[in-house]
Order: sequence, then structure tokens, then C-alpha cells
Amino acid sequence: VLAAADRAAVRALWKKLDGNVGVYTTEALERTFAAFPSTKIYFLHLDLNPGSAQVKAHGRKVADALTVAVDRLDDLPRALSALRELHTQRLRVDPVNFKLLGHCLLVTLARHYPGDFSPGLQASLDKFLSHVTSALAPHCR
Ligand code: ZNH
Repeated sequence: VLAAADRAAVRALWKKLDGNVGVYTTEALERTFAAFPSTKIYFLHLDLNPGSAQVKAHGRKVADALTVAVDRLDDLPRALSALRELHTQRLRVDPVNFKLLGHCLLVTLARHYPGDFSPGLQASLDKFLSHVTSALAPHCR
């Protein structure tokens, strides 16, 4: 479980992001596709060009799932169990990709909130994202 200080830091950041979680998650996806093109193989049925409405729609869904995770930090595995099934059984996403997306999300948030990105916040967000990843892809590191 995430330590109290980490939870507080992540919750405070989420409050600050307010309605923009979808915007930043979409930016993080675009960064992921640009920097790590191998991640695109899962999305060949979507239009992946920058500014794509489909990527934006997907970004919103991923953002909503992250917000659910922030709201249910005590209960992540259960909160994300349907998504775990989707990603492991149906989509068969190689877990390495979660790290790449998580990395790009950190970069995106650091770019938009440079003043908030203390070493402590970076560490808290990193831990939060690894908890989300282990809830979604439990059979891997
Ligand atoms: Zn994922 C989908 C979340 C990661 C791939 N996703 C999805 C969704 C969600 C999510 C919410 C929707 C579902 C429905 O619709 O129902 N993801 C998520 C999260 C994360 C993720 C939260 C982390 C953080 N994914 C991921 C990765 C990958 C993926 C890393 C690879 C690379 N997903 C995916 C796909 C899909 C999804 C492929 C499907 C899409 C479509 O639309 O088709």
C-alpha cells in the first residue's frame, strides 16, 4: 500500500489538475507513441496522428481510470480488476509498456507543473504509478 504521505501528495496534485487529467493523459499518450513507437502496435486500429480525436478519447478513458485509482488508493486491485482482465487476457499488453506510459506521464506533468515537481512529488507519483501498474499487470515486476 501507498504510504500516507504519498497518498496525500498524489491527491493534492490530482486536485490541482482538476478537469485537465484527460488533456495531460492524452499528451502523455502522444509522447509515448512518439518516443517509443513500439507501443503503437496495440493501437493500429486507431488514428495515432498528433491531435487525433481517437487518441483524445482514449486519453480520457485512461485518465478516468487513473482518477478512479486516486480515489480508491486503499482498494486498487479491486478498483482496477476489470481493467486488469482487459489488459492481461484480452489485449495482452507487455508490462514494459506501462513503464513507458508512466514515464511519459511524469514528463508531461513535470512540464506543466514545474514548480510542484519536488523530488518528493516525483517519488510519490512514481510509486502511485507502479501501484497502478501492478494492479493492471500483476504477473510482472
Ligand atoms: Zn490501456 C483500453 C486504462 C496502460 C493498451 N486502457 C483502456 C481503457 C482504459 C485503459 C480505461 C478503456 C477500456 C474500455 O473501453 O472499457 N491503460 C489504462 C491505464 C493504463 C493503461 C489506467 C496505465 C496507467 N493500455 C496501457 C498500456 C497499453 C494499453 C501501457 C499498451 C501500450 N488500453 C490499451 C489498448 C486499449 C486500452 C490497446 C483498447 C483501445 C481501443 O479503444 O481499442
